[in-house]
Amino acid sequence: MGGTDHQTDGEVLERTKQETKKPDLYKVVLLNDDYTTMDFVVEVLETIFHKQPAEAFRIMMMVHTQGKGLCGVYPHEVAETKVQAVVEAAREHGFPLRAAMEPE
Ligand code: TYC
Repeated sequence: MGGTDHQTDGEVLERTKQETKKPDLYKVVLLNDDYTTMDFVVEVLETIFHKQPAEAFRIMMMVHTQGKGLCGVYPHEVAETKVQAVVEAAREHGFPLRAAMEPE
């Protein structure tokens, strides 16, 4: 793991790769459907994705008109948790709202 040290007489001359790995980032997107209410999608964006009301409304309308919309970019485990939180909140309210993660 990490970089390859090129050595001469025990001396480190250079490192050819990054010392630390960047976190693997994923986009979390919301997907459109015909049954989830606009108000509920805005609420999801405010509570799960911590968006301000105007930004939440903008993203909701993006999903509604374009089919999907970006909610945030997170490390893999956080992205999975967000998707799960969306599905659970939707199920509790009887909505078919779905979210997906896409590699950055
Ligand atoms: N299309 C839904 C409606 O007209 C609203 C909606 C927006 C649903 C965004 C899902 O991710 C979504 N009630």
